Amino acid sequence: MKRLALTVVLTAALAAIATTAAAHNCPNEWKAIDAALPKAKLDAKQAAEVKKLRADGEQLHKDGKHSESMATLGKAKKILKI
Ligand SMILES: [Cu+2]
Repeated sequence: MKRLALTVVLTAALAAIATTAAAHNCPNEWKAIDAALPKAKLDAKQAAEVKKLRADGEQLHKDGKHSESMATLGKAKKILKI
């Protein structure tokens, strides 16, 4: 049973990678956000906003809405000043 679960997880991960590779550079945007967030001096409200925008951006990317994703991630980057 454990092995099956692992296979499912790996398959999903590989599918995600394949999709990502075929798409835009949205993932690079949220990677930059993830890298900058722990170091950024944000208040709780700003940090929550950045996390929300980052999550929304990832979801938009997964939905194939790459322009919206880039715009949303761009807003998060603006708050982070990156
Ligand atoms: Cu994308």
